[in-house]
Formats: sequence, structure tokens, C-alpha cells
Amino acid sequence: MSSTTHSYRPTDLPDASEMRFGIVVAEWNQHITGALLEGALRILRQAGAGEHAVTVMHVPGSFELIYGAAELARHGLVDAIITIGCVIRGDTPHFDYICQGVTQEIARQNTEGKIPVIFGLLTTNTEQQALDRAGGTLGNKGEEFAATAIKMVNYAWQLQK
Ligand code: RBF
Repeated sequence: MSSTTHSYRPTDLPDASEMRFGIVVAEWNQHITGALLEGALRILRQAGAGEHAVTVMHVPGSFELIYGAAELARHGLVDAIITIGCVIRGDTPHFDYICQGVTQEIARQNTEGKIPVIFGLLTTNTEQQALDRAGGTLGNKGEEFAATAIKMVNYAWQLQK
């Protein structure tokens, strides 16, 4: 395992069998976001989340993760939301605008909303760097997004007790 990879053991995760998750996935760079989604679903299943306890919704691009997550939260059917997107810098200034907008809005939803919204936006300079983090040499970040969601629901439930 690489030193940049977050170290956790899926078996150490809280039991997720009573938890409900929403996953909002961007279609841009689908070969990356699809692999991240698979990684996230694998960990949720391993931690005990039921098939019907996970709602997967697709949006066109990473910028739409903002609305996608906000609306999903508003329906009140899930305990945490995982956003999944991939923005590759290339030579476009859009990179910075999209990354900044999504980052700020997901942060705001975490403080103003009622449920944790996990920031699953890969922001890389090259496609290869994204592939490395989507099941390649640096593991699958989707697994970490899911593990984080499980831990944050557990955190919220601990406070409610
Ligand atoms: N969406 C992504 O998820 N990843 C990208 O790398 C990405 N690059 C974009 C580059 C340009 C020049 C534009 C116009 C849009 C890009 N988008 C990307 C789409 C964006 O997130 C959003 O779907 C659109 O801007 C419509 O709101």
C-alpha cells in the first residue's frame, strides 16, 4: 500500500447494516468515476449496507454534484451522501472554477445541512494520475470515500445517543 493511501482496514469499520447512503456520480470522465463508484459500493457492501440502502444517482459533470447532493439530502432518505467526480486539469481554466465551486459548496452543505456529504472529487493534472487513484497503483479512492461515509454516519449516531 502506498504511503499516500489512507490506511484503514475495512474490517475495522463500524457496522453499516442499518445505514442508508446516497451516492452522486458525475458522468464526465466516466471511466474514472465508474471505477470509483465500484470501489465505494464494494466497501459499503463489505461493511453490511443492504442493496436497497444505497441510492446511486448520476449527474452530467462534477459541477452538478452540488445540486445533486443538495437535492438528495433534502429528500431525507439517506444518512450520508458520497459525491464522486473527476476533474482533469488539461489546459483549461475551467478546472479551477469547477474545483473551487464544488469544494466550497460541498463544504457549505456539510456545515449547513444535517448529514455528512463526503468530498469525493478527484482533481488531477493528468488522466494517468486519476487512473492511478481509481483502482490503479495508488488504490481506489472510492473505497476511502465509502469508509469515510460509514465513519461519519457512526459519528452522527454517537452524538444522537
Ligand atoms: N466536469 C467534470 O466532471 N470533469 C471535468 O474534467 C470537466 N471539465 C470541463 C471542462 C470544460 C471546458 C467545461 C465547459 C466543462 C467541464 N466539465 C467537467 C463539466 C462541468 O462539471 C459541468 O457539467 C458543466 O460546466 C455544466 O454545468
